[in-house]
Amino acid sequence: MITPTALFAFDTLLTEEEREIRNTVRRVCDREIRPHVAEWFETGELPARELARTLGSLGVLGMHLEGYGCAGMGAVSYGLACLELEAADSGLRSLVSVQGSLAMYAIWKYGSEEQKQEWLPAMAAGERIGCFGLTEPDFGSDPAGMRTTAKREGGDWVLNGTKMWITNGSVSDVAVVWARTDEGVRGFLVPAGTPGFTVNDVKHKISLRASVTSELVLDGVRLPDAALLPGARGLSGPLGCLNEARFGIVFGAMGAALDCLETAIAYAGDREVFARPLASYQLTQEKLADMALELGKGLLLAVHLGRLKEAGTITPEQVSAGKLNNVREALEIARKCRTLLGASGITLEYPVIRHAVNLESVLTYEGTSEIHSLVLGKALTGIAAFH
Ligand code: TGC
Ligand code: FAD
Repeated sequence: MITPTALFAFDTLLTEEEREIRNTVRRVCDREIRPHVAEWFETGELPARELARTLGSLGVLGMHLEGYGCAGMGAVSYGLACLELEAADSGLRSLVSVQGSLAMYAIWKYGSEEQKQEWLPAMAAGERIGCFGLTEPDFGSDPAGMRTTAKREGGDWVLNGTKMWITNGSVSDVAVVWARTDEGVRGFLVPAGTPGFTVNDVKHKISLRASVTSELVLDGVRLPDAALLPGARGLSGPLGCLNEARFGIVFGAMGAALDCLETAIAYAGDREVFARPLASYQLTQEKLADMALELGKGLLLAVHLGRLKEAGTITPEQVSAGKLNNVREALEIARKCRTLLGASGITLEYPVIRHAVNLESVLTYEGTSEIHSLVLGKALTGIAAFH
C-alpha cells in the first residue's frame, strides 16, 4: 500500500526545512486541535484567543512576512502550514489566513511604521487578533460597490457603514476596514471598543462552525488620521491582500481533501459489505484512484504556484487558477469520500462531512468559483465579463 501523497513522491518536491515545518504543524494539530475540533464545530464555539496564542507560539501567524516578530518563511512553507491546519478544519486555517494574510499583511504592506510596531509583533505572537472587513451585506463579489464611507472631519476620519461575514470579527482587537473616501477606497485600522463600532456574530451557520463570523457596524466611528493605512489607495489595496489569502487556500483545500481521502481509504479497508472489504470492489477502487489523481494534481499545482510566489513572479490570475481548481476538486473529493462512508459519513465521528460543509464556504469566500472563472476568462480573452 502507498499513501496518496507518496504516489506522487510529493515529499521530494520539498526541502528538509519545509518537511520539518509541515511535520511540526501536523504534530501540534494532532495534539491541540484534532481531539477537540468536532466538538467546537458541533457547539459552534471556538476558543479563539487560546488558539491564537497556541498558533502564535507555533510561529504560523504572518509566517510568510519579514520582520516585526514574523518568521519570514517561504511561500511553500506557509502553504504547507495551511494544508496541515485545514486538514484539521477549514475554520482553523481561516483564523490563520485572516490574521496573517489579510489583517497582518494589510498592515505590513500598507501601514505606517508606527502601525506596524504597534500591531504586528503582538499579532504574530497571537496576543492580539485582527479581522478584515471588505464584504458588505449587498456587495460581496463586487466590492467596488461598497457603501461604507470615511469622511474627513477636521483632522479626523468618520466612518459609517456595515461589513458582513467577517471572520474573527467579535474576537478581534483590530479590524482592517475598507471604506469609500473622496480619494477612492482607503483602509483604516479600527480598534475594538472604539465608540460607534459594534460587532454581532452570525448565528445558525451550517458550514465553518469552528470559526467566528461577524457583522461589523460602524456608526459615526471617529478615528485619528493615524488610523489610515497610508500605503493603500484604490481597490487594488484590499485585492492585493486577497492574493495572499487565496494562495494559502490553494494548499489548505488540499489538506481537507487529504484528510477525507485518508479517512475513506481506512474506512473502506475495515468495512465489510457483501462479505468482503469495501476496498476490494472495483467501483470503490475507481473512486479512490480518481480522488488520488485530483489530490496529486492539486498538490503539484500548489507547489508550482508556491515556487512562482517565492521567485516573485506569481500573478493574480495564477492564484485564481489554483484557488478555483483546488477548492472545487477538494469539495468533489469530500463528497465522494462521504459516499464511501455510507451513513457513518453523515456523523461528526468522522471528519468527512465536516470538511464537505466547510468547503462550501471556502468555495464562496476569497472570491467565489464563478468570480475566479471570470478572472481566468478575462485573462484568456482579454474581455472582462464581470459587469
Ligand atoms: P478591477 O477594475 O478589475 O480592479 C480594480 C483595481 O484592482 C486591481 N486588481 C488587483 N490587484 C491586486 N490583486 C488582484 N487580484 C487584483 N484584481 C484587480 C486592478 O488592477 C485595479 O487596479 P487600479 O490600480 O487600476 O485601480 O475591479 P472590478 O471591480 O472589476 O472587480 C474585479 C473582481 C471581480 C475580480 C474583484 O472585485 C474580486 O476579486 N471580487 C471578489 C471579492 C472577494 O474575493 N472578496 C473576498 C473578501 S475577504 C474573504 O472572503 C475572507 S474569507 C476568510 C478566509 O480567508 O479564510
Ligand atoms: P454574491 O456576490 O451575492 O454572489 C452570489 C452568487 O452570484 C455567487 O454564486 C456568485 O459567484 C454569483 N455572481 C456574482 N457576480 C457574478 C457575475 N458577475 N457573474 C456570474 N455570477 C456572479 N468577507 C470579508 O471581507 N472578510 C472576511 O473575513 C470574510 N469571511 C467570510 C467567512 C465566511 C464563512 C463566509 C461564508 C464569507 C466570508 N466573507 C468575508 C465574505 C465572502 O468573501 C463573500 O461571501 C464572497 O465574496 C461572495 O459574496 P456574496 O456572499 O455577497 O455573494
